Amino acid sequence: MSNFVVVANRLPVDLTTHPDGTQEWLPSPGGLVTALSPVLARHQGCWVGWPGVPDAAPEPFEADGVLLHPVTLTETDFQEFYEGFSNATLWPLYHDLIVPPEFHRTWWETYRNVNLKYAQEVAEVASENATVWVQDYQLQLVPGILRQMRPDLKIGFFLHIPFPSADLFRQLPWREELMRGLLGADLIGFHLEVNTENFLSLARQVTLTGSTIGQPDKLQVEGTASIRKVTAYITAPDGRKVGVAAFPISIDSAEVVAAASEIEPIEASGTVILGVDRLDYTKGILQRLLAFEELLESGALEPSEIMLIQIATPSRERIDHYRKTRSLVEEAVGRINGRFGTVEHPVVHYMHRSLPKSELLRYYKRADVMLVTPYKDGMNLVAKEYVCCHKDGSGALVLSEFAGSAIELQRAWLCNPHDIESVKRQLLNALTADPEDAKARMLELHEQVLTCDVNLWARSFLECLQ
Ligand code: ADQ
Repeated sequence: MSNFVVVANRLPVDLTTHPDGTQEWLPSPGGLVTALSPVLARHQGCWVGWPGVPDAAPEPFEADGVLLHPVTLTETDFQEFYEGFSNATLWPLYHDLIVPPEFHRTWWETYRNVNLKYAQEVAEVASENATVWVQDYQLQLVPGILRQMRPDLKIGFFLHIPFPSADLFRQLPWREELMRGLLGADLIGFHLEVNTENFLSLARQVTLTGSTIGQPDKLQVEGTASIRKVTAYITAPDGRKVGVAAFPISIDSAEVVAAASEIEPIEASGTVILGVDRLDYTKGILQRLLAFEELLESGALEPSEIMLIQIATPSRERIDHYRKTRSLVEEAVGRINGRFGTVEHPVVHYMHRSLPKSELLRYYKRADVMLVTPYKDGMNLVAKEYVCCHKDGSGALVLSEFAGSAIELQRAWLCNPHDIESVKRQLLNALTADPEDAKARMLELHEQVLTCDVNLWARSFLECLQ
């Protein structure tokens, strides 16, 4: 039994097949594990999640000192809960309809059943009065289910993606159930104040029918959105007060700075522009390629002196819009190289794969300009990782105003990815900036990310929850 339970869609492990055919679960370290490891270690903590392979049912096991409790998902669960409701309904809806969300009743049923599975597993491993921290949009019903099963628990919920405006959320046929699920928590955290405001404004509008207090009832909302402290509360249907606040996530900055100081940048001649993303339609990869192409076409950039490196992690590859995005990106890469590349110097270097973190840092370190142009992004950790690799003030960050990180990284070259001229202008500004001004900007960004790291994020959330 554990006093502190983290529950997330995925366990922080990957099933790795060795050359001799044997298989092993290996830790896949991410920011969240790094941030939570000390808390997990201090409180006999454990992590509940799906190991990433359908129908796999390994016994609980330890990875990097963290006890992992697997939840088994069937192939149908994977298709309808993960690819379907989570990533083809909620993901596009919460990212302001960059593509149209699909509403299917069967997906919803599976989402509900799978959330129940996660909640059951947590209920079994959490000790009396334990603290449970539920992560992200795949598990929005878990707080509500868990509250009914285990009223003794302290339950926190954090959403890693944006929370949309009430008007968009209200499109969901299952909006009431989701709202009720979230209100099972004691504390609901978002990245930004604007997400919190959206949620509070929704709470003022929805009516929960058949609630435990009998009447169809309006929720009571007090206070306003704030960062890292709770000044807003919603009274849940059972009379509990649920705190709502913003906790901007970050990275393990000191560790990234230390790792970056020990590696050599990749070797490349000329000016290097870099993009690093999951291959997702929200990330604006195509738009940045088109901006680059137009600058080459107009002669503003000289093809023999510049290169754009795009590293794109394969993601959600069976979902239609992801396939379309990939083929549009790859078509653009081919076209731009066809038009402007030479045998010695392709202008776009495109990698469709995941790289080890240490390798990624070598690219960050070398890049003269980092191009981060999502149409919408909860936070965007790539921008923060890049900034950490430039403690000497070198480099420049071009960042979409629609990335959550733009709120903290105001000294980046902010652009509107929906306006290609704005991307082009800020890319040129970043490339031609006065060196003193560029350095001052980067040093300020670096300081910001170093001060507000992932430990501050985890600590402030958990302190508020207590
Ligand atoms: P993501 O949408 O995945 O996260 P992001 O925050 O940028 O976006 O995190 C991506 C992570 O993957 C980074 O740590 C990056 O280094 C890594 N990565 C990307 N491409 C890679 C590659 N080719 N090889 C290796 N590593 C790669 C969601 C939300 C974000 C929010 C985070 C955390 O969509 O808005 O910031 O969760 O809350």
